[in-house]
Amino acid sequence: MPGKFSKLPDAAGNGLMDRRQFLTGLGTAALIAPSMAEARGQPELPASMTSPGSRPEPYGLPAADELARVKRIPITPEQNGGVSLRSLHFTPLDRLRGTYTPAGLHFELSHQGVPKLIADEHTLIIHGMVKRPLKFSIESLERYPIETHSHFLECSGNTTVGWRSPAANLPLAISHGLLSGTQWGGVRLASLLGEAGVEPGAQWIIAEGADAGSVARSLPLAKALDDTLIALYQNGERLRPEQGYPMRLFNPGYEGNSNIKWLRSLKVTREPAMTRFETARYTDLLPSGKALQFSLPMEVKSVITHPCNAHQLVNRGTYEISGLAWSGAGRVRRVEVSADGGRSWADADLEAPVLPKMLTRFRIPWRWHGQPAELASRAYDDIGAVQPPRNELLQRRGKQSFYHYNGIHWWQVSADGIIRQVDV
Ligand SMILES: Nc1nc2c(c(=O)[nH]1)N[C@H]1C(S)=C(S)[C@@H](COP(=O)(O)O)O[C@H]1N2
Ligand SMILES: [Mo]
Repeated sequence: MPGKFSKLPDAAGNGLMDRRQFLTGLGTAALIAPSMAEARGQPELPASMTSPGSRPEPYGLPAADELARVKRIPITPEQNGGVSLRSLHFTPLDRLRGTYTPAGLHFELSHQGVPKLIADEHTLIIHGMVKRPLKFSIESLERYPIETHSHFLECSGNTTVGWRSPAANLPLAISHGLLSGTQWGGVRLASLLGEAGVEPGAQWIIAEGADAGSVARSLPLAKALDDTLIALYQNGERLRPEQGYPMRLFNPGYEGNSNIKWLRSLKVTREPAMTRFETARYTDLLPSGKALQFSLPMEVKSVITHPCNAHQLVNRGTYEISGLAWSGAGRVRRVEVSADGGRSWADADLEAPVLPKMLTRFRIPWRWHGQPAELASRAYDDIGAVQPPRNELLQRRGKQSFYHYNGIHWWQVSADGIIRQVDV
C-alpha cells in the first residue's frame, strides 16, 4: 500500500516523486501478533540466545548464506561471442548498495589467467629514457607516502552489447558488471618518475605485467605525472591476486585495460609501443573505416541498479529508484531519472560525497501505479558531457563499435512487475 507523504507535487510523469520526499510508513512490515508463550508472560528466546556463539576466522568471510548466494558471475568464451578470454567475472551490481565493491566481488578480467606471484620476490623497474633506472621491491615502495583515492574501474568493453542489441536484456550484472568501485592505496607514479629523472623528449611510458598474457599498454607521460598510482592496496587490504597482487598500475578514469596488473616494468619512451592491446584490441572502429586509438578516458554513464531485471516488483506503491553514475572526466554533476519513457525527467539525489572518477549513488522515490513504466537514468559530468540516447550515439559512431558504449539504458516494468531491458 502507498505510504504517507508530505504534500510536494510529483517531480515528473508516471509517479516520479520529488527527491526530497521523505518516505515513511511504506506498509511493508508484517504485523506482530503476541505468541502463546508471550501471552503467558514468558519471553520466547531464539536458539542463538541460549548457547554461546562461535569464534570468527582470522581473516573474516561473509555470512555463509551470503557466500552461497552472492557471487561474481563467470562467463565462458562461448558466451562471450567466441572471444578467447581465460578468466572473466562480473560484479553482481544488483546485489550491492553504496559505491564500494567488496574486494571478493570486484570484477575480474585476466587475459591469460591469474598468476601466482610472491610479493617478497616481486620487483618493479623504471627504465628507458630516465637519468637513473630504478628497481623497487614492495618493501621499498612502502616507505613512500601511501595515498588513498576512491575510483571506479571499468573495462571499456563494459555494456558492449548496447552497440548491437538494444533490448538484449542481459542480466544487469552481465550488461554492466565490468565495473567496480574501490579505495585504491599506493604511491604516486609522479614521485617515482621524479626520482628516476625523465629525459627531455619522453612522451610515453610502456607498462608491462608479469602474467603469461604479456599484457602491455602505452600510457601518456602527462597522465603518469598527474594522478596515476602504483597501487598496493584495495579497500584497505593488500590487492587481491585477481586485482594484480602485489602491485598494479592505476590510472583514474582510464579504460580498464590500461591498468596493468602484476606490474613489473615501466619503460619511458618517445613513442607508444603499439602493442597488441592497443592495435588489435581496445581501438574504436569509426563509420569511416578508420579506428580511434588510445581512447583512454571513460565516458559519462549511469544505470538504474534497483530495480533492475534481477528484481520483480510485488505490490504497487512506493519504491526507491537507485543506481550508479560515473565519469572518467571528473565528478558526476547531475543525474535525471525518467519513469515515462523519456517524456519527462526529474533530478535524483546524489549521495555525498560525490568524488571525481568514482561511482556516485543516485536515488529518487517513485510511486508505481501497477501499470507499465519505462525507467532510465541520464548522467551529466562536470566537463559538461551528457550520457546520450542510444540512437544519437549510433548516429555519431555507427554500429560497428565494440568499446566505450555509454548510451542510456532503459528498463520496462510490466503490469505484473516483471522488469526487462527495452529500446526506447
Ligand atoms: N597484466 C595484466 N593487466 C591487465 C589485464 C591482464 O589480463 N593482464 N587485463 C586488463 C583489463 S582488459 C581490464 S578491464 C582490467 C581489469 O582489472 P581487474 O581484473 O582488477 O578488474 O585489468 C587490465 N590489466
Ligand atoms: Mo578490459
